[in-house]
Amino acid sequence: MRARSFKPRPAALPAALVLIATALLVDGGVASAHLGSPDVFFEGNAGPYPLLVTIRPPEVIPGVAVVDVQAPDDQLGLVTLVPTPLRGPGAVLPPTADVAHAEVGDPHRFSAKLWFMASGSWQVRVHVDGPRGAGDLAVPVPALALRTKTMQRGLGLGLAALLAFLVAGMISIVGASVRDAALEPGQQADGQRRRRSRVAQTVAAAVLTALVLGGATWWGDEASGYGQNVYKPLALQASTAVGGDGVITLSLTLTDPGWAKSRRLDDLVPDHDHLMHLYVVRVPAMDVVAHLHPDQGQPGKFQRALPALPPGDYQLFADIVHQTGLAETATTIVTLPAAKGGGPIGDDALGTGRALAADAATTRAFRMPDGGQVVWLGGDSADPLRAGRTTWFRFRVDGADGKPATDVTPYMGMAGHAAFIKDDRSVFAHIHPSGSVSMATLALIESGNGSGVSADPHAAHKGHAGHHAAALPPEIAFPYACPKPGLYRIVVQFKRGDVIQTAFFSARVD
Ligand SMILES: [Cu+2]
Repeated sequence: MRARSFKPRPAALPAALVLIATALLVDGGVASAHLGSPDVFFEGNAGPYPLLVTIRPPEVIPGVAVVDVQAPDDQLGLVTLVPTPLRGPGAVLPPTADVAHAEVGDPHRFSAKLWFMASGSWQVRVHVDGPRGAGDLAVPVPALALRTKTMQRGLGLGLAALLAFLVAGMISIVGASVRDAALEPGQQADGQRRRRSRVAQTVAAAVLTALVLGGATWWGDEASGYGQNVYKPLALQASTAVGGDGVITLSLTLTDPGWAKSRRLDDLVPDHDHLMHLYVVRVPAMDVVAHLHPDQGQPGKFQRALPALPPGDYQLFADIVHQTGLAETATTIVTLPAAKGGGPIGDDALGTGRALAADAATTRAFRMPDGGQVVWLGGDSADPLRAGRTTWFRFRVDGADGKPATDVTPYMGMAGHAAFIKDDRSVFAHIHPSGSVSMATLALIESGNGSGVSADPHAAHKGHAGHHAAALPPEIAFPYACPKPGLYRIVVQFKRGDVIQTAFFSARVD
């Protein structure tokens, strides 16, 4: 995706109007978060209760986040929610929690709106009470200003007309009072009074103009100050070099286009043992996908020898996590020349599927090269995918014998990794069975909140499970909501025995 700029609109409208309109601000334009998928999905246990939490962070800060808590198995009595910073003193002394309200007609769903007053790494603490006692869960959320709200054109024009009317009215009142105030009833103003009236009107016009312009300048400063806070993703530059062995080395450089001073490039922390998770996606077909783990040389500089990829254009999506808990995705396009390429190494994976455009509708099964199959369960035509609705995307891995696989093992500590990519590449999300939160961020929350509230211990242990390769169930499920309608590629990666496999699906979202 191309980074959109979120420049504040020039102060085209006089300040007075803008002030009035602030109270009436309405959504204008399409919001584009960095990589278009700002919502947080999190599956975890609050005490005995498995919960699925969806958080839609505000696009402007301060702003309101919508939090949705689903408890599929339980009738909960009480759900309370409180946002706190991820770490630091604010995490130890949370404010009073808000009570989430049960959704009408669905006793398993609760929702609430929470204010996020400042940008940064936050968490939402969920406390639940039910028939089996109480439980707590903490969900990390990045609160980032993603854009400056703009005014609707019609509203702006209406307010401009109102301002013109008020200014003209003020000038004519001043003129009339100077001309006529001291006259007896029925008496006509003489030439001198008329002249004085004109002078007074000129002065009034000058004063009002100065007021309006001064206000506009002040507002412009405020807006550009806010504009500095609007999130700007890291920029990514990619270059390739073919070595003597015919293998392409991909070099990546992350640069900071200027945003929060606290963002650094030398503070990256490993997530699933890797500083960077890089998806290399052939475009526009999205039929070849590699999931690689480049090594960092200097801060912000990464390299990887590429596996055998057909020549062409590739979109790169690079996931990194900062020490502050902020997870980011940087993206760019690179053109790969024809080259030999080594095989995938370590946790790297490479897969090939059908072109996305060839699947106009949702696909239900993917045949693996080894004769096995991955089947997408549920989500049938009776239950179509809807933009913005959190759904479990469930997949079953079958062996070549047609039976559910018995040898699924953790791949980088997870039962599976899924990438959701919209056909126009305006959306990219890397999702795990525990949701969209990076394991590195979860580890930070556990070490940093000092409150004894643990982030889901079960999810945290998934992070270590990779070290003992116990067989996992053949079903892998990912909680996600496609943020907007359209055609999506879903790339599902998992491990059977020692072999990493990649399955391709298409999803039509209404
Ligand atoms: Cu992953």
